Amino acid sequence: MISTEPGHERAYLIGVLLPGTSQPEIDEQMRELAELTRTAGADVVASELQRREQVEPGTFVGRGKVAEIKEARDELRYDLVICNEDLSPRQQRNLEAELKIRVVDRTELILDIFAQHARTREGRLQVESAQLHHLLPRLIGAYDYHRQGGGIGTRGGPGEQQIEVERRRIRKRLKDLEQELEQVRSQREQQRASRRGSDRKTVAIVGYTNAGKSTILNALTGAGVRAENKLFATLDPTTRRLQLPTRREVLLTDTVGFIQKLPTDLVAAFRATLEEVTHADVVLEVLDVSAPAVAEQAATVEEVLEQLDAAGKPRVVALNKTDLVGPATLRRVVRELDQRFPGAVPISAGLGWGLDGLLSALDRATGLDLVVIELLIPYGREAVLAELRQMGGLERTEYTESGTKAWARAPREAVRRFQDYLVS
Ligand SMILES: Nc1nc2c(ncn2[C@@H]2O[C@H](COP(=O)(O)OP(=O)(O)OP(=O)(O)O)[C@@H](O)[C@H]2O)c(=O)[nH]1
Ligand SMILES: [Mg+2]
Repeated sequence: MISTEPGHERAYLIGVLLPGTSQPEIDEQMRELAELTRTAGADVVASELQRREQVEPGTFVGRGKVAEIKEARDELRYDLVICNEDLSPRQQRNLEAELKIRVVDRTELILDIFAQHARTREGRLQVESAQLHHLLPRLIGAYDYHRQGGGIGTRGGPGEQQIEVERRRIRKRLKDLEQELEQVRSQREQQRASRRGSDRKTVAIVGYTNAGKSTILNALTGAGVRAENKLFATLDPTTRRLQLPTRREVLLTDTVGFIQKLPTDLVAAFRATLEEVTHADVVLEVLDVSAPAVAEQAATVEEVLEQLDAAGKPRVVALNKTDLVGPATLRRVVRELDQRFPGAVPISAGLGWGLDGLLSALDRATGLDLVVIELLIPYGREAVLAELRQMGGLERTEYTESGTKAWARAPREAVRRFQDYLVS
């Protein structure tokens, strides 16, 4: 029995299971797609998966599936179809023509949530820019499709000339947005420059969406940021002062969360916001231990940090929501994550557990006098890399015949520990 609310849109979700993706992986993706759909304000009336060798180039799913979805229309009364993958402009157009209903892909769904949650001028500008970037090739795509003489559903659409006018209008708007965003970026850069003037270190809170980043900021600083059981509740960065046990003050910034398959348009458009992570001295990574896919979420965070050139920064890892799992699960999760993140701190931001340990870890990570060293680590000694990562941070690694070359940051007083491997 599907419970839906009157006035909510009713969504039919579809996904494809391709070789190379496992059943649990795709199940998790579909679960997340449903969560995104609900966050966007729609109800899920069906969630269908099709196993395929490859995506159907013209219609994403196969002919039979398209017919099946169409047939279910009367019974399920859905208002739109949402695909787990990103659709090519052609697939989207074809599907809409066949099903005679709006078809939305994963990126558009995420963009819709962002549009609903953007509060500040910066946030709005970035969302609009991402949306227009996503739309532009779709106009071109529609036009290409028209040229091929599309058939039912494509007649009576905007003609070539109108599309050209629309395209020019969007390009013009994108240029204006680009300029406004450049201003936002330079303002942020100035703020950062004045912060550097003070000797406070900056800490950026990062993690998968809904991991509890805002709750941590609130618990540590009383910031009063909105924390909700919704994906992408936070889009705009909030920075607060935080006093550490050694009485030093640091600046703690909460910002937008990450998600698997984060649309590249979005990462590009949110550069102003995400640069807070790129320029932070220390990264505070929050993992939700109650999420069944916590390991995959950690991998996603790692990928995005790499894109942001922040994977090598000194890092403190908080294992959050420990109140939601039993002791056995907690032990298992901690054991699994501890290999990658030695010294990770178990906490419950919601209940205020373990915050002292977290503050001490932040104290250590931000108080260090770090120097950059270059090392050559023979194969088989990878533990050294893990140690470096934890102590100060790995900037870059390169595989050579004689071992792994690594550029790392390490506390000045700890450099001696690595003297066997030092190149400079
Ligand atoms: N039980 C429990 N719930 C928590 C804990 N920390 C956060 N939550 C809940 O998890 C949900 C998400 O928390 P947020 O702090 O909004 O998460 P976020 O990482 O800022 O999420 P986005 O801004 O949406 O990316 C909220 O409903 C919180 O109340 C915790 O330690 N225990
Ligand atoms: Mg948040």
